[in-house]
Amino acid sequence: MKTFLENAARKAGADIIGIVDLNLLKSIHSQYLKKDINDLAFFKGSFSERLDPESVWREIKGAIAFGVCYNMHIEPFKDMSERGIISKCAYGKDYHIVLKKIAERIMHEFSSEFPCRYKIFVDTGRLSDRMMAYAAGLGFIGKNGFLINEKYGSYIFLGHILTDINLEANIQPISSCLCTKCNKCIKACPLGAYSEKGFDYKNCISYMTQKAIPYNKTRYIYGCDICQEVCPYNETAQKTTNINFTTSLELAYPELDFIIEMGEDEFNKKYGDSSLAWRGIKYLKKNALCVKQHNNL
Ligand code: B12
Repeated sequence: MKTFLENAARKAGADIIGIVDLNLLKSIHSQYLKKDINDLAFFKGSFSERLDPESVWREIKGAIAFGVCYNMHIEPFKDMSERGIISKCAYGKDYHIVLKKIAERIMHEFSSEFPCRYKIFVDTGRLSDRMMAYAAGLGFIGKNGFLINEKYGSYIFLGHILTDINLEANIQPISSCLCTKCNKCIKACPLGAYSEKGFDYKNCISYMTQKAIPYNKTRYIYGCDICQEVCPYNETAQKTTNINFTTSLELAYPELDFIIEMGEDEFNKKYGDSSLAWRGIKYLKKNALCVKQHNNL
């Protein structure tokens, strides 16, 4: 079953896949999920519901976690003074759609061999994608909270699939955090989102750009990759082979004035397929204005 799944995943374009150990998931969930999750406007459902796979689907008997690498480096312009930065998570096509299609292909093949019903989640599920991936043995949770895979690093989008048939997990989760004492992610965050108390999303630049909250110090106009850029695990990590996650130099580092003056049609043409499109043109413009103001441009 496991080998069949791995082969189906390879053909469909998933870089990592594993069967979730649901008992392990239950035990780690309550230990690591913070109660303040309910503050996040992004989420439906109560804290207790987020701990319980059965509250998502009563008939769940098994679960699969998978990931697709989106690691792609585009060397910035020599002169970045008039430009903003778009995070890698918004390069190319919207990862929600790309990963969902990959999962559908996997499950089409899998369910023809092992008949089952299934539900696919990419970001949208109330269960934590990171913890599902961890409980499937796909990596460890770094000090920056990311699921880090030894081959692909942290630039890996995650998703999970619930099934109504039993799946034998038989995995060996990486029990400890494999981070060294480098603490580069913690030190690099300009607003100090990481502290002794853990991660505070309210000080996370990615969160701020997604809410268009005025922030400073960086040039990010959508998302933020600072805590991943400095991670040693990403230095040697494999790059993406998925053409959906590539973009141009101009779209990765757009001129701030171009964004501020851009019309709806232009936005749809340039960023309409990207994962930043859900926030719309207004957010991008507000963030570009904010970067200009803070940099006295
Ligand atoms: C809400 C959300 C956000 C919020 C809050 C982020 C946060 N850290 O909580 C905001 C808008 C800030 C955000 C930003 C980003 N996000 Co986001 N986000 C989510 C979402 C939808 C829910 C996350 C959630 O529940 N967070 C609450 C905390 C409580 O849970 P958690 O993140 O799963 O992390 C837990 C584990 O790390 C665990 N833990 C800690 N130590 C240990 C140790 C062990 C042993 C174990 C088992 C667990 C454990 O405890 C954490 C809870 O405290 C998920 C998709 C999903 N449905 O899961 C994507 C997700 C986490 N985001 C993702 C990405 C890519 C990003 C950005 C990089 C995008 C960008 N470039 O700007 C940034 C990174 C910000 C950051 N430093 O985390 C990816 C992460 C992939 C990965 N390899 O880890 C996910 C999984 C989306 C996906 N489907 O791929 N995001």
